[in-house]
Amino acid sequence: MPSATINVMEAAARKAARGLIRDFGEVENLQVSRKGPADFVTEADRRAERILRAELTKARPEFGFLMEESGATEGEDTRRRWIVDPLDGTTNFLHGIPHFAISIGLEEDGAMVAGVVYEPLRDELFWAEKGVGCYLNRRRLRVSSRRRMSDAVLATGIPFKGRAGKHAFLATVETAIDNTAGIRRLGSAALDLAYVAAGRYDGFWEFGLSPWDVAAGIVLVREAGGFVTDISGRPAAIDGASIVAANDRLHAPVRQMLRDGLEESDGDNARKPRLRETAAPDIRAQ
Ligand code: 2AM
Ligand code: CA
Repeated sequence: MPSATINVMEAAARKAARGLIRDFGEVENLQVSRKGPADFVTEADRRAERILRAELTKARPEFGFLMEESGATEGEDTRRRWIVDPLDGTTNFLHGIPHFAISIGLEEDGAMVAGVVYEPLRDELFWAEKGVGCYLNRRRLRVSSRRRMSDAVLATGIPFKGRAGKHAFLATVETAIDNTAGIRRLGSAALDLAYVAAGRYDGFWEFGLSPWDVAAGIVLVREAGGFVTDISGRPAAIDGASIVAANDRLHAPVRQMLRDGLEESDGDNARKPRLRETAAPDIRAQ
C-alpha cells in the first residue's frame, strides 16, 4: 500500500495531469496558427505548476519547494521540500510528441526519499519511497537483469542549441555506439529514469540536467534495485553535472565505458575531423 505521502503526490500529479492532457490536445490545433503553440505551452506548464503547488501545500503546508518555473521557496519545515517539474519533456509537448511527464520528488535532510513520475497519456504512475520499493501503478518494479553490455539498451539526452557539453556528449555516445545494443533519446529525463527502474532501459546517462529533472527518478532507480551516480561514481546529487543510472550489474561497466570514452577524447580537438573522416565513406557506401 502506498503511504500517505505517496497518496498526496499521486493526487497532485493526477490533478495537474488533467490540465496537461487537455492542453496537449490543443497543441495540434495550434500548430497551424500563426502565433504557434510556444506561448500556449508555457502557460500550460505554469498552470500545471500552480496546481501542483496548491495541492501539495494543502496537504503539507509546512514543506518547502523547488520548482522549475518558480524556483525555491523555503517552508516552515526547513528539512523537507518538494522538488517539482510540472512538465518534463516540454519540447515533445510543444511538438505534439506524446511523451512527457510530471515529476515530484520529496527531499528530506538533503536526501531524496520519495518520488512520483506520472506519464498521463499512458496513465503510468511510477512511484517509489525509500525503503518501501518502486512501483508502476500497483506492480512492483525491478531494474533489468541484463548483464552483457552488448545486449544493453541505453537512454541519453542529446544537448541542443544553447546548451554546453556537445563534445563530452559525442565522446560518450561514440563509445556507447561501439559497445551496446542501442541508444534511445525520448526527451524526458524523468521518464528515462523511470524506464531504467522499470527495466525497459538497461541504463541512462546525461549531462547538465537540473534538480527537478532527476529528483524523483533517482529514488525510482534506487528503489528498483539499480544504481545512480555521477560519471565519477559519486552518489547522484540532484545538482550534479552528470548522471549515470543503470541496473545493478551494468552500472559499473556502463560508467567505466562512458569515462573511457571521455578520457580517450579528453580535450582532443582531433576528434572532430576524425568523426568527419569516418562519416564520409559511410555515407558514400550507402
Ligand atoms: P524539460 O522538458 O522540463 O525542459 C531532455 O534531455 C531533458 O533535459 C528533459 O528532461 C528536459 O526537461 C531537460 N532540459 C531541457 N532543457 C534543459 C536545460 N536548459 N537545463 C537542464 N535540463 C534541461
Ligand atoms: Ca525537466
